[in-house]
Amino acid sequence: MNILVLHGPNLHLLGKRQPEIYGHQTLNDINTALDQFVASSSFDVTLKILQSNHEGELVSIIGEHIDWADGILINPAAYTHTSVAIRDALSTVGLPVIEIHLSNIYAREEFRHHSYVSGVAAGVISGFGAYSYILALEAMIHILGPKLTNHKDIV
Ligand code: CA2
Repeated sequence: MNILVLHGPNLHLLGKRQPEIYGHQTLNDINTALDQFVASSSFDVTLKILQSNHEGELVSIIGEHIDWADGILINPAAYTHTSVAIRDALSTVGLPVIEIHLSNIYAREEFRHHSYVSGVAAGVISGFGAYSYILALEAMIHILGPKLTNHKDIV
């Protein structure tokens, strides 16, 4: 089972700036935690994790993985609140999508309360810091569960 993990703009700065909002963990820490979760699970899951600061690049990446990915985890970061293009790309590939936020976007400025992505997502996880990513991965494995025929214990 292949899961694409996409980090949007400025998330490469995690742990280095604004730790009071986004925590002390770096993007590398989050990616390592995701890889470790998969390694310790009994599911045969392959992650591909990418970050981009560019809207068009995120759109291209989503489209390029239409045949590879079974599901997409995405923190669209600021593009959450602005990007019809990313919403359309996610909608077009027709895969289950889980939208992730480190912070609780509903407890922040009003402009963060609207997401263009939520309407095409299976669900949204917001407000649990780096743990939002693990919760989202668990939720995606739950969604894809019936397709996870190659359980490591079985083969
Ligand atoms: O809470 C989230 O995960 C957000 O997607 C983060 C975005 C923000 O625009 C969304 O409203 C909510 C911002 C990502 C920027 O990340 C930084 C990390 C460290 C230092 C500065 C920015």
